[in-house]
Amino acid sequence: MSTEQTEVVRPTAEATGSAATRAFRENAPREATGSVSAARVSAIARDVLARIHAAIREHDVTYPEYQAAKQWLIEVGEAGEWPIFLDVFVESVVEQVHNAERVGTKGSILGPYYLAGQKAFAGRCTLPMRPNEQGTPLVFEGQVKGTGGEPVAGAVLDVWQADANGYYSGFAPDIPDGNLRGAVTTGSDGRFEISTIQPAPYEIPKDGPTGKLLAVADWHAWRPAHLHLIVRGSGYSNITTQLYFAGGPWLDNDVASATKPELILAPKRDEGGNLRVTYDFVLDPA
Ligand code: MBD
Ligand code: FE
Repeated sequence: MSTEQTEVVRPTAEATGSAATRAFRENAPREATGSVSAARVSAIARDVLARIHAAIREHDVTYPEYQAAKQWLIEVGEAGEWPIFLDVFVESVVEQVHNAERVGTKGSILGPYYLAGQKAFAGRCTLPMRPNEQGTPLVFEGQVKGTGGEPVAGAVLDVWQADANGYYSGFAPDIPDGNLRGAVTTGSDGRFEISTIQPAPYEIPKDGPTGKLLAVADWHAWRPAHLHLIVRGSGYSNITTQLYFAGGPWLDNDVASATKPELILAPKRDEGGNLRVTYDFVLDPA
């Protein structure tokens, strides 16, 4: 038997960051920002600045530290790492505020690696993967329902995930476009069954400015393994969320602070060693 061992190419921070910045500009779902008043911009900007000023006073920040911070901020932009930095260190709170009133499935952060317009599938499908895709096969099935328990026919699960090395297609070299991504439409009973592989935990690239900050602050750079989803149903409020895996590393100290106990799957192994899990989504009304 040929055990073809393909060399895994680690994506550079620069390549990942610039791809994430491009993806954000081109296809991140965004709410209209045109209606923000001057008063609100002023109030929030003043408050953010006041809290930076307070931190400077509290820590007696020096001129060299100020200049180092300025240099670092410039580098984050040049490396295209604002999407990853902000999604890791800021987005979880925006998500909590945004979804505070939601009664159905809990949300989680979108993150920097969503790409719209993926291959469409009906109800039961296998996500696009390479012929030699590594990782334990995982069947993820369930139903999309409304808060009244009614099945949502024709709901679309936009799914994306890292591979068994923790890399995302579109943001790493040598992974085909669309790999481990898909838009899965539920049947008339609201059901779906998605065959994929177990993703690996994700480590923020260490060779860029975000990684440099993590290293000098002695923080770890890991997110627990996760599936990303946006679930849309007509007449319902879209939910952007992530599903995690019980017992996996970094669940209790996600660098992006984006785990929630309700979003942890506990797949069972079948006789063949493959994983299977059921998870039902509950969509709030629009
Ligand atoms: C990820 O895979 C991710 O989901 C987030 C939020 C940030 C960085 C990498
Ligand atoms: Fe992710």
